[in-house]
Amino acid sequence: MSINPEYLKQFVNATEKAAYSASKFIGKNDKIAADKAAVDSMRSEFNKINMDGKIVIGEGEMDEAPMLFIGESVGTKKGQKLDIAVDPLEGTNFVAKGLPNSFSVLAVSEHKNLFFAPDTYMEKIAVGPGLPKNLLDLDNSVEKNISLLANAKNTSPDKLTVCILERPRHKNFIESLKKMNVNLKLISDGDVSGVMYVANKDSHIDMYLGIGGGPEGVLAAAALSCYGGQMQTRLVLNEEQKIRAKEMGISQIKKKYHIDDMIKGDVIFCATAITNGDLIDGIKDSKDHFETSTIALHKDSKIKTIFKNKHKK
Ligand code: VTB
Repeated sequence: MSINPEYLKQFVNATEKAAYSASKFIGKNDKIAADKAAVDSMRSEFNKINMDGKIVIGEGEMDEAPMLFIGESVGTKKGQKLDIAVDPLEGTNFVAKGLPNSFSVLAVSEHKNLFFAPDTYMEKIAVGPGLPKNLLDLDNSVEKNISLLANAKNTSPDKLTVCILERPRHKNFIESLKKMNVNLKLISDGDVSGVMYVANKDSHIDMYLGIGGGPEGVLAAAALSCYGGQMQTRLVLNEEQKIRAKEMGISQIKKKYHIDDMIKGDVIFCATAITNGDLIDGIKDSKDHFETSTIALHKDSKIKTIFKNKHKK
C-alpha cells in the first residue's frame, strides 16, 4: 500500500507554517525560542490533518519534550495510520545567528515503516543516484571509499568533493581527504541537507561522510530513498545507549543500515527552507504575505518537486 498522495500538500503545509514561525527568530540569537515556535506550529498543523499519526522521531522523550515527543499521537485519528519523523527546526544555530541552510523537515511512512532511531550519534556515508549498488562501506578506509567512487565516476580524487561536519571527531577523515587532494565542503551544522547535496547535481557534492545525529540520518535517508541515492549508516552508542537501543527493539546494535532498512515502503519527505540555502530559498516575508519554498518528495507517486507558495497573513 502507498501513502495517499493527498497527504503531500498537507505535510508541505506543516513544514511551511513551522518554517514561517521560526523565521520570526532569524538573527535573534535565541535558538530555544526559534525551535519552540517551529514545534508549536508544526504540531498544530498536524492536528488538523485527517490521519492517525504517531511521532516516531521527534523532539525527545515525553518527559523532556513537551510537544512532538516520541510516541505522541497527532492528527484527527480519522485517516491513514502514519509514522512521522520531525525536525521542525534543523539548524537552530543557523536561525539564531542569521546564517543560511536552516530548514523545517519531516518524513512520513506507513505505520512501522520508519527506523525508530534513538537520539544518538550515527555514522553516515552517502552518494547520489546512478552508481553501482553498495559501492561504498563504512568499514573501508577513507582512501578506499574515495578510490572506489573516483573509479565509478571515471574521474580522479582531486575532482571529487566531500561534505563533512567540521568537528574534532572528524580530524582523521579530513586529514586523509586532504592528503588525497579531495575538495571539502565543511559544514558547521545541518547534516540533513549535507546528505541531500549528493542527490542534487547543482551542489557538486560527490559524497557525504561522518558522524552526525541519528534522527537526522533517518530524515536524510527518507530524502535519498525518493531521489534514488545510496546511504549506509551505523549507530554510535555508549553503554547506556546500548541498553536503551535494545529496549527500543534494536537487537543488532552494530548493524550497518542501508536506506531500505531505515525506510520501508512508501515515504513522503518535506523540507521548507527558513533562511536562504544552497538547495532552496528561505522565507520571503512582506507586509501582507509570505512566500515559502519546499522540497516535496513522494516516493510512490514519483514526485520530486519544489513547491513555491504564497501565503496571505
Ligand atoms: C548534526 C546536524 C545538526 O547536530 O546532526 C549535528 O545535522 C550532530 O551533533 O544540525 P553535534 O553538533 O553534537 O556534532 C546539529 O549540528 C545540531 O542539531
